[in-house]
Amino acid sequence: VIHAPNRNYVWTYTFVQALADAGLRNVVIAPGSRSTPLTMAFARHPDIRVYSHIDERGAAFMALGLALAQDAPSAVVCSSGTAAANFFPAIVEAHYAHVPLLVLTADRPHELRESGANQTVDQVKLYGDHVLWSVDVALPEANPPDVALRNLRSLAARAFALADGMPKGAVHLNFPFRKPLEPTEVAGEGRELVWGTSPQPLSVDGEGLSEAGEGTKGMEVHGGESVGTPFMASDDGYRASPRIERGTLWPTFDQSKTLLALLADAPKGLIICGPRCPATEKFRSVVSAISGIWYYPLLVDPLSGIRGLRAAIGTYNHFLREATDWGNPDIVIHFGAMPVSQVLDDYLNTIKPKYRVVISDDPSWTDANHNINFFFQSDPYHLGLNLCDGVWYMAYPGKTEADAELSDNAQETEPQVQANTPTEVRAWTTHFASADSRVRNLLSHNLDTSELFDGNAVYQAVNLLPENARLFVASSLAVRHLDQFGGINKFPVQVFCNRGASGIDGTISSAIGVAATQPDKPTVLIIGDLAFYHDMNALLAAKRNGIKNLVIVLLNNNGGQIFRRLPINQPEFEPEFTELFITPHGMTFEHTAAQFGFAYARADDREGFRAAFATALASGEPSIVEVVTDAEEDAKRRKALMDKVAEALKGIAN
Ligand SMILES: Cc1ncc(C[n+]2csc(CCOP(=O)(O)OP(=O)(O)O)c2C)c(N)n1
Ligand SMILES: [Mg+2]
Repeated sequence: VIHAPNRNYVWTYTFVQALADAGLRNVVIAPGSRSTPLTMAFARHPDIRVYSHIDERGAAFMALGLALAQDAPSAVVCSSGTAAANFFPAIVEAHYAHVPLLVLTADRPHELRESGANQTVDQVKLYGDHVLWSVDVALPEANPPDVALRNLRSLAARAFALADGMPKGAVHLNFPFRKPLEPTEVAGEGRELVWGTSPQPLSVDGEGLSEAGEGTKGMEVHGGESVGTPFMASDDGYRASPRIERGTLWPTFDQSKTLLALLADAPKGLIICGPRCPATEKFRSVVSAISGIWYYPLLVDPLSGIRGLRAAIGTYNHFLREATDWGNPDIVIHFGAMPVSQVLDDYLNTIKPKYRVVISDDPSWTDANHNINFFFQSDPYHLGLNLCDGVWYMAYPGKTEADAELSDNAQETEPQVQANTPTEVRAWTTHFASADSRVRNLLSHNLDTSELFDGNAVYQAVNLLPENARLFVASSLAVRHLDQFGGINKFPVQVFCNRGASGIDGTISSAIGVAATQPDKPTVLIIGDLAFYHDMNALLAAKRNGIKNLVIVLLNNNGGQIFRRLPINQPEFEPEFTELFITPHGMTFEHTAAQFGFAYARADDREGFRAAFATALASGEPSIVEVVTDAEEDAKRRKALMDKVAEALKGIAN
């Protein structure tokens, strides 16, 4: 029980408790006065971790990182005025990358709006269509009717569930407060409120429900929570906050049958796993089972979380241009978002499969070329599982739906269609497999012996990652290097990137959010110098929040060198090209590291980088390993390597 000393705290204690009941565990708070009732409520709640970030732009990106890494909503709080506007970039990213984010802005009461009052801007629906829901919350009142408090609780539960819904995204709640904003006693307004988790969790007995969780057909509890999750209860055990249970979008029998018919009509296939595929073991195993059973090559994006699986091919950037005479697949099956690789995109635009299939539970479109002709809106894991089970079903076509046993273990499925696979199909799949193994060997041999360049540093970093590490990559060249040179790691690594809108903003903050979720294991951020500079002030948030296990690999090529790849890179467009696109700064960042309490090492060659990176990883201290390169030299070394690989691949189709 907690004592709420005035109306503002009756409001925020009720609301924050309901968020905790819904499952919220992390909040990032930016400093400010109008938000005091929210800040104090979060700070005092025993079950919610509070992080602090001074810059609202970074604060929202840090909350986004927390949500990404936990695959659960996190919240961010700010004061009124431009503070709220600074949340916008992260909200846009959350919207396009489907990251669950609760955006809580404090506001002036209605009489101060549009009145000339200080630090007062129009915050109602400030973020437009980039949020899933925006609510101007009622002004706290003294002695509110019970329904007003029940409304606050349902508001919290609904906001949390909607952010974590289908699709996931940001939800905005705007809270007006009148003074006093501090938790000071106001006569006649105080109340006792239940606070913290209930000592007696709800228990439900009965078939299915008590076992609810992974694999319980039709009764999967979202997030794998048990029904007995602690919650706020009054003395009589009544759960005051509504609990919202979202189901899984279970594939229908017809969906499974239709998809199975497509596969049965498609001897040659290709599976694409784009960014943000479901980050579960089960999904990985079902995708590799489909690939194995149907002999379909499995091409996986660096942000899919699937690279490193034995069946997964991550080297396609190097060989797809040579694949023009490999023929056409009959089907392409796509999971996850649009892949990073332009080479893959070009390839997919060139081939002419009969069926182009997207499988996703959320309805967002992931086909920028508008090529697809089948969209299966269903949970990808379960539809995939039905496919594997369907192989069994095909073998016994007389069976009915009721007879079709849907096993929950994809690996048990017998790959029956393999027995009589035609040679043409074998050839198709073998092209991919042998190109992949050729590229793997060529790349690792060359990268382990060549001079350091930016892409090589990314390769080395990925290969030195321990299995418990997580990786965050910045937009621009960092993610492309990972795509090209990070395809040969030995085990799956969880990789994050702000790829929803591909901004170079908020990257350090997002990585700090990821790192905060696993303090004892390393998080590695690979970032370019402009993206680093853009969010440099976030380094203080690492220190102030006690984030230790964070290693930043800073690829300093003196500007935005991705622009060299554009047609604007011509002598005739100088000096504008260099001054206004590349924007060189001539800085290195050892003083920055010192100012923010990061260990610092600079690496100039391959072995130096490996040693510095390994030392930083082992230290468990926040560290920056700066790789200073010359962009022209980088481009030359990268091209020399790519040419070598392409040369060695010539004729591989024959
Ligand atoms: C917020 C934002 N502003 C501008 C851009 C456009 N942009 C894309 S890449 C890039 C340069 C990034 O430079 P750096 O981080 O050093 O990476 P490099 O290109 O050198 O690998 C810029 C400015 C963007 N994506 N996001
Ligand atoms: Mg750069």
